[in-house]
Amino acid sequence: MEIQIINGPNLNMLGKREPEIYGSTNLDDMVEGLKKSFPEIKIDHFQSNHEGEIVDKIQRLVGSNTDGLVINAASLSHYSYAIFDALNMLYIPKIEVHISQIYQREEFRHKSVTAPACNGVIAGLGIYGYHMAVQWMKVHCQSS
Ligand code: CA2
Repeated sequence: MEIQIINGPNLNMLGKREPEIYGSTNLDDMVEGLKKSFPEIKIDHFQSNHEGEIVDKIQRLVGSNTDGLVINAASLSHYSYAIFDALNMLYIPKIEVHISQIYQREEFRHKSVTAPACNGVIAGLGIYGYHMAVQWMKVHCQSS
């Protein structure tokens, strides 16, 4: 089983700034933790600060061997119709993750335009949200 993780703008700063919001684990350690928790799953990670690169990455997943996508498009979640359109072209299970509790934060974060293109959304559980998303993929992809 192959799962793609995509992280959007500024998430390369995880663990380096604003630990009170995003925690103190950096992105590499978060991905390593996921791989350790799910040794049976091939986990690929892609992070970009650029909308078009994320669209390109999602397009490359179409027709690939990837079984599921876990995406945190970061701030792009709130306004990127380009990512929404790309996600809609990809017919595999997709989960949107937000590390922070976006509904307790500024109003512009309360709306995700990309979420409707995903099977589900996990928000506010810190980096554990990625683990929950992969766990769901594991159960969902095996039973479908
Ligand atoms: O809670 C999330 O995961 C977000 O997707 C993170 C985005 C934010 O714009 C969304 O509203 C919610 C921001 C990512 C910035 O990541 C940082 C991580 C550490 C330090 C500074 C920024």
